[in-house]
Amino acid sequence: MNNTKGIIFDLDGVIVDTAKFHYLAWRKMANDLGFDITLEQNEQLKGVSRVHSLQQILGWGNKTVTEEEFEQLMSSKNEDYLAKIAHMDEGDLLPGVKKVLDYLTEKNIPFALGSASKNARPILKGLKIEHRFEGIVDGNDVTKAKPNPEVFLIAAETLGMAPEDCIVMEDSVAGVEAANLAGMISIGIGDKEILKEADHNFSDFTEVDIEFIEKIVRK
Ligand code: B16
Ligand code: MG
Repeated sequence: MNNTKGIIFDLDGVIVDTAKFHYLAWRKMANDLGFDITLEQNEQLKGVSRVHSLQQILGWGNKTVTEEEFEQLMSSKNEDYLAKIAHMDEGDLLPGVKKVLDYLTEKNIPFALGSASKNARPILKGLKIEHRFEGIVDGNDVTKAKPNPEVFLIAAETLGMAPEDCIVMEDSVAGVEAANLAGMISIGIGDKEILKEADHNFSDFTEVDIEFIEKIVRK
C-alpha cells in the first residue's frame, strides 16, 4: 500500500503557460466580433471549458449567435490556439515544475492530470511528460466542467486514492473551488488574492520547495 498522498495537476497555467494563448485567441475572436476582453475578464475564463468560455464572452459583448455560428467560433478559436502552441516542447514547462515532477517520480509519489482542456494530451506529448502521469483526465473525459469536482474525482480514481488523500495544484478560481468541493487539499498557483479559497498559496512553482511537498504528501 502506498503511504503517500497523490497529486493532481491542472495543466493550463500550472504546468505550462498556455493561459496567455487562450487569452490571445479569445481576444482576437472578440475583436473580430467588434468588442474587447480584458485581462481581468480573462481571469474568469481560466479553468472554464471551451463552451462555457464562449458563452461568457458573448455575454460580455452582448452578442447573440446561431448554434452554427457558435460551433464555428469555437472551432476557429481552437485552430488559432493550436497554431499558437504548435511548437511547444520541454523548454515550455513552467519554471520549477520539472524539479517537482522529478522529485515525485524519484520518490514514487503518484500524480495525475485533471484539466478542463480537450487539448491536454497533445500538449503533454509536446512537453514529453505524458508517460509520467498515472492518469490523464481532461475535457474529453468529463460531462461537468469545473467548478464541478468531476474531473478531480475521476483523477483520484486513476490514482486509486480517496479524495482526502489528493492534493490539487490549480491556477484558476473554478479549479480551486472544484478541488475544495471534491474534499481535496487545494494549492493555488498564482495570485493569492484571486485564489484566496485555496488551502495553500504559491505565486509559481519556483516557490514550491521540496520540503513542502515532502510534508504535504505524508499520510
Ligand atoms: P480547450 P485547465 C482549461 O485548462 C483552461 O484554463 C481554460 O482557459 C480553457 O478554456 C479550458 O481548459 C478548455 O481548453 O479549449 O483546450 O479544450 O486550466 O483546466 O488545464
Ligand atoms: Mg488552469
